[in-house]
Amino acid sequence: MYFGKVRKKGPSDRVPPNQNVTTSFPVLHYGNVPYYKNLDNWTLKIFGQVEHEVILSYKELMDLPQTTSGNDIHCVTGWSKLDNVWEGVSTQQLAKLARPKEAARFVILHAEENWTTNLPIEDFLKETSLLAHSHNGEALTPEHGFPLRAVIPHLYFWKSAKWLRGIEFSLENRPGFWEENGYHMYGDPWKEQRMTWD
Ligand SMILES: Nc1nc2c(c(=O)[nH]1)N[C@H]1C(S)=C(S)[C@@H](COP(=O)(O)O)O[C@H]1N2
Ligand SMILES: [Mo]
Repeated sequence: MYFGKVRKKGPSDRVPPNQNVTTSFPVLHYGNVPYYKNLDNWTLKIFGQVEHEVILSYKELMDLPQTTSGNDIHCVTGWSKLDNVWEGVSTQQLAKLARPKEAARFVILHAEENWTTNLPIEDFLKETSLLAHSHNGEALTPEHGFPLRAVIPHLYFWKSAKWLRGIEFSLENRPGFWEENGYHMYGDPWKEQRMTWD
């Protein structure tokens, strides 16, 4: 006897349960899209439980070794987009600069307008996680996170903060914006961890 949830089968093993593939690129967020006149005052701060706090200018970020990564993304509202190609800097590369302390267990991503999201340090540092400045060969548009967004493809896409400005290594897990509003603390699309109680 099966007592679990009844789940529709996805169109392929690349699509998590109850997701629909779209070829468009929906825009989804809470709050306002920042439009930067220039990036002179833009910085990315890596702080918290780190050996070296780091504040990178946009140029310093772009001068770091670059990486290209292909993946599928899955939004909690039910759309999935396959075969994205992102270019940017790997999260492991950034960790080399700041050197998270051994006690660090979680990462809080800080975006413009104080929007945040949280995830375990292992997930942030996974080899497939990166901070991207371009998608499918083009610079990110303002709506999709220009100049820099996180891409954490193995979790629901709300963990992939757009307009990223800070990376905080933390001893404890703290719910971010959507997590405080009922979304799951972890968000594994394959387990359908959509809401807190899933
Ligand atoms: N700063 C910020 N990042 C965010 C969000 C947000 O509200 N603010 N929404 C998340 C959600 S729910 C999704 S599905 C993706 C959407 O990214 P896209 O608009 O590029 O498709 O961004 C994520 N990153
Ligand atoms: Mo989402």
